Amino acid sequence: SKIGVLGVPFDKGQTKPGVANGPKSLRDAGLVEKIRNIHDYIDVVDYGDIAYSVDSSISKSVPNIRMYEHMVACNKEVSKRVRNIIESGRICLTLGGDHTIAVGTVDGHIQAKSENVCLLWVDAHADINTNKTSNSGNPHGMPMALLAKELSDYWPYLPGMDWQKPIISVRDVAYVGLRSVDNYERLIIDKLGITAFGMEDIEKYGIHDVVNMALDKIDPEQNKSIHVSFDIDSLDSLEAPSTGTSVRGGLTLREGIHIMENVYKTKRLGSMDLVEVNPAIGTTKDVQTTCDAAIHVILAAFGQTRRGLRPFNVDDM
Ligand code: DIR
Ligand code: MN
Ligand code: MN
Ligand code: MN
Repeated sequence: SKIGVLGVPFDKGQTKPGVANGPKSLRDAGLVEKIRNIHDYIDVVDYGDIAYSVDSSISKSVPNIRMYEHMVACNKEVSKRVRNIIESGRICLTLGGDHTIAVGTVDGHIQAKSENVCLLWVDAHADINTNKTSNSGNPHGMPMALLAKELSDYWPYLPGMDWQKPIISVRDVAYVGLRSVDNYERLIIDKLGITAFGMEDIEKYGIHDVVNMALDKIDPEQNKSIHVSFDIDSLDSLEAPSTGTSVRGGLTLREGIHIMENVYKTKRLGSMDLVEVNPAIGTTKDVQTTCDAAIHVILAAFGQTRRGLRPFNVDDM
């Protein structure tokens, strides 16, 4: 299989410094080599980090979106780069940065696959605020609302975002791991009937059934390209302490790995985001724990198996 890695050192979607170093901390922990070592027939290209330039004339043109002009410019570049990587025949792995960048990754994936995409959003949070419902004004709490067709009428005109069409139907979206959902987000999820598995559903059904129920809902014919947007804060605070908005009572690393093992088995993973790793939060050991957890989740997505693999090219004994 062919994989392209893209770093997006973007931190303007929230207020805590450090999350821009997420890609660097994951690479320094050996991510790319570890993907290469999963098996012999894997082909990984690291495309480095993106750069973008902002149009400051649009800053503050939309109320209650912090650093609006950065969100616009970064996502435009991310979309273009992700699209190119997928069109070159690779699964795109995008390393954040904060979750704002998923507007660009999902957009790029949808462009490349002419809309035949479903979206699994693994997160403690729903990230489906508009600028009218957000209490924080932080764009990293808004990407789902920008992507959803059904919410396009709830936004004002967004200057500089003309390239981005609200392009995915919420029927093609499922959440896993929710446990910190704002009141208006819950209203939207219920009104639009979005498939959403919170931690209580994982208690009830177990992670294996939850992932399969989620994939059955969003990809019933098993023919879509799967986009997984994995916010590291979906994992419990003990598993991934170095992240900006950690919420206790979350997924174990085992559950995170299992989600991605199930996705790998479909052979339809088209694009994955791993976002919100912030190496400026916590001790050195916390950062190592968090990066190691993120890497385990990523490796599972690309076929690493806990059962072990027999040597390639060796006859049966
Ligand atoms: C909250 C927190 N719902 C907001 N969102 C976070 O600011 O809109 N998303 N932390 O990851
Ligand atoms: Mn998120
Ligand atoms: Mn989150
Ligand atoms: Mn380990």
